[in-house]
Amino acid sequence: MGLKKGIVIKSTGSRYRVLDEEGNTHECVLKGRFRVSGVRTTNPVAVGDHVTFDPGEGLIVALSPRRNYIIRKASNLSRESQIIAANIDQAFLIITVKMPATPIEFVDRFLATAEAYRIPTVLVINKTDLCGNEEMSQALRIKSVYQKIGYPVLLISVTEDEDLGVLEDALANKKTLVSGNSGVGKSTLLNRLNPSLSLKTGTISDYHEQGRHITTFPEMHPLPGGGYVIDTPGIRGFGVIDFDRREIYHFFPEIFRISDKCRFHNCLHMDEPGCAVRDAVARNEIEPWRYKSYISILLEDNEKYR
Ligand SMILES: Nc1nc2c(ncn2[C@@H]2O[C@H](COP(=O)(O)OP(=O)(O)OP(=O)(O)O)[C@@H](O)[C@H]2O)c(=O)[nH]1
Ligand SMILES: [Mg+2]
Ligand SMILES: [Zn+2]
Repeated sequence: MGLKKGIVIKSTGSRYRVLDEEGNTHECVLKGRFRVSGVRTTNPVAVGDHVTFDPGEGLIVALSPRRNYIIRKASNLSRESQIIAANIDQAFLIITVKMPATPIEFVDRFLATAEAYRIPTVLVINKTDLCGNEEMSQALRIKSVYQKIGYPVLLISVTEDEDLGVLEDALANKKTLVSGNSGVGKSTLLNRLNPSLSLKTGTISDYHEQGRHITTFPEMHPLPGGGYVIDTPGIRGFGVIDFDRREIYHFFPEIFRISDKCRFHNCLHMDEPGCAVRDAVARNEIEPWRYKSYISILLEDNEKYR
């Protein structure tokens, strides 16, 4: 049997589903000991990877070079990491202010990671139908803070909005990673965009405020209008990994923009004199919670990796 080319649409770490160029799927495993240079990962091959495989044996024999990938730590203490997806055009980070409330530091960690991997991200605030006045003003505040930095922000209700056209336009013909905490409505959204999917979704009572993971492995699905979406398990601890601590502020665009006004070119914006970043925070030109998230990543990195 000849070898074929395909794209990985599901990865459980040991088994892989590969879509060939004719649109057929194949269940595969990796051939022998598969080594990918660089990071130590629990899954050497990930959703979105282009591979060469032997359809008769169900074996992946080669992996094409990646354009990009996004990764998380396998667990808080682990040095091993998991590749969530590869070769993606953009990410949609789905967040909610209620049921469950997404911690804002999680948003900043995700955005910083996406910046580091040069993956453009759209922030999608879902479940606006559940928002009372207070929650709505919180949602609008989040929208204005992140829009000002330069991120597109959409406010939606997957279950109540009649028209999700803006969202569909943003997804068309792209490979989009759909990310966010458990219970924010990722699978519900994808089912709505492509009703033939019937992905398993949770019920509100499954989640309470904490979230129980309904989707357990990343999986890529075609969209009716062209393009793909990658449904991912709700990410809890999104560890920012492999960053040089001197570079972390590069991944906070508004901090980076102003940093050339700091007195010292190697300013970390902690307690150095003449720091333009801290001045901007004091004047509320930089949102204090963003600065706090930056410092939190900086200190964590300091402890764990140096
Ligand atoms: N009220 C309301 N409920 C929603 C909305 N979107 C999703 N839900 C509900 O939220 C719950 C969780 O949705 P899921 O789609 O399973 O969430 P998920 O993000 O895929 O969760 P994991 O797979 O665990 O990561 C379900 O009960 C949905 O019906 C919305 O816009 N409004
Ligand atoms: Mg899900
Ligand atoms: Zn500074």
